[in-house]
Amino acid sequence: MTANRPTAHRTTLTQHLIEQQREHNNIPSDLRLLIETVSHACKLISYHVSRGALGEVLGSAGNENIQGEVQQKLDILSNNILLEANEWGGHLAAMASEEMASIHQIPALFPRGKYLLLFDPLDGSSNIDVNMSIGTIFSILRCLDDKNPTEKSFLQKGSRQVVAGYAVYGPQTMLVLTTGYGVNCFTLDRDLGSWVLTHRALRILVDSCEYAINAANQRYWYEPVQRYVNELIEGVDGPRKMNFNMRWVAAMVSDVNRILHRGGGIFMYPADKRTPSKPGKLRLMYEANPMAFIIEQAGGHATNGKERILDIQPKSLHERVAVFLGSKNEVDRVTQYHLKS
Ligand code: AFP
Repeated sequence: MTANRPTAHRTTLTQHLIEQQREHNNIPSDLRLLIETVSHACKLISYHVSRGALGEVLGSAGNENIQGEVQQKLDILSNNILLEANEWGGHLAAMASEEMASIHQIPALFPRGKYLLLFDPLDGSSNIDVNMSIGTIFSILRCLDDKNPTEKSFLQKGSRQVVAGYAVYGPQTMLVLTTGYGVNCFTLDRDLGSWVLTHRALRILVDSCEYAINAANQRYWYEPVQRYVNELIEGVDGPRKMNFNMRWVAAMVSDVNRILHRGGGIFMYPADKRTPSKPGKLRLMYEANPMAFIIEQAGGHATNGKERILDIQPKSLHERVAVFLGSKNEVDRVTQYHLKS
């Protein structure tokens, strides 16, 4: 398996976006401004994350979000940083966040634009206090009714995204971005405060030998996932005739980032028997959809076990979905096990 190697030439995010606009005419200036303000917000979030205990932003904020999850102080700070960075620019009709029950309208004193921004401001919150990598995931849609955007304006299939990206706050701070023409990765140069293009055109191989799933939930998995994972564990002694390795970071953004930079792998968060009415843990609009767009742009596949994630018609802003994404042949195999069950 060949890892995606860093590129030698130093191109900034701004230069890259202008070059994409010249080549594909898909990044008008208001969209470029939106991408750059989101990337600036991620720099600020990275600063606070890296401060840890020195910044007095660790620990719980003592309340719950719409998902019923205890909010960490950094969850709320990251959410506010993204709201404040993006509401003045005139490029957005509205925003939506994992941390907010309803959509965020652009204040009347600012002009409105024609895009919708959705985000999980800090994915992997359970990693914050133990210094493990976390990240920010974002998705950009066009607003079809920008005069009076409502929650319904956001309920578009993932295939309608114009931009998807994430920042991962790990040993390096990286920004991974697709605008529909491949996947590129920028590393934050903290001395210059610039995002520098370090990995161009990331690709995922169709086959892989590494999988990611929370194995503690094994007894709750439905049969197709039991069969698929058992075959991986049986390795050379089983029907797959090869050995597999497992990784689990408990932050989707980090597991996806590993798959992209390793050039392959599969990430799974399936539905399970604990709550049959719940289709999965992860959220469709601001976790699964942006990651599925990125994975497909790198040559991978992304399904909910039955259908392509980007084809799912959302019914509500915070709806959840099962996720199987990564190397094409592995995702297709586990999806076929579901379809045949
Ligand atoms: P938190 O943001 O609540 O830590 O959840 C992270 C996440 O949504 C996703 O990023 C991980 O892949 C998954 O949940 C981890 O779930 P487990 O805690 O069950 O491992």
